[in-house]
Amino acid sequence: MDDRSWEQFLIPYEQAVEELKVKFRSIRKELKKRNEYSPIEFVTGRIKKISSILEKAHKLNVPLDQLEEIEDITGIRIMCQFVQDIERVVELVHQRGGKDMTIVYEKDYINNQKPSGYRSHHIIIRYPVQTAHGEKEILAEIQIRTLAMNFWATIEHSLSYKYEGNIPDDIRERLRTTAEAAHLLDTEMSEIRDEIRDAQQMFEYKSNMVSRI
Ligand code: 0O2
Repeated sequence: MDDRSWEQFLIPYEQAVEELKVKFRSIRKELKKRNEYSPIEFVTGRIKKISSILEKAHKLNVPLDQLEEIEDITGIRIMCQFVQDIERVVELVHQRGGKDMTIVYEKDYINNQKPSGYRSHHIIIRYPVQTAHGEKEILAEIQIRTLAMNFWATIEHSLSYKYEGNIPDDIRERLRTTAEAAHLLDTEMSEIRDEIRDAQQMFEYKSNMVSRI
């Protein structure tokens, strides 16, 4: 495919990223306005790089005319403060199922941690995009994780990129140790979750009062 064909192929995927970011960010905005706790801390999204799409197609034996079978060309990441928030976000996505998106399947890398140490909850969805040429349904991946899981995954992803997937054994071992540390951090934070939420609510109340003066 030449640059122009790629550009056209990616149009619905780019549109889906933008729409999904708006939709999940809106949930946070609305809950904040209602003075309710938001299980969503922040949302990011990306289109998979063309080189990564081609690598994945090669790995999964997907022919170039069937690239839409790749599930994570559109990827949305939802970050949460606490592990318990992940369940709430998963529920929110389930509630949307059959409305503006359809759930295809899920991967629970939280209860089934990957050998690398990776933890996250993934939901693969079908998402209809209204294009200039009518509706196009695409696949997208929603990754839901805590801030600690995200910190670990971001660092591990950079190292994996640097070493082209072959991270040296000693660094790999250290990454497994840090994955355990991130897991412990999540567990400890969950234990004092109510304290933290009270403190955050007090802080928000004070900030709102100051901004009204
Ligand atoms: P990018 O740059 O975001 O496109 P497999 O790799 O075969 O085990 P599969 O079937 O490709 O897994 O899908 P999976 O497990 O849902 O992984 C898709 C995405 O999840 C990855 O995309 C990463 O974003 C994230 N992910 C999965 N495993 C790991 C891991 O061990 N470490 C980190 N840091 N992220 C992971 P890409 O294509 O790797 O990256």
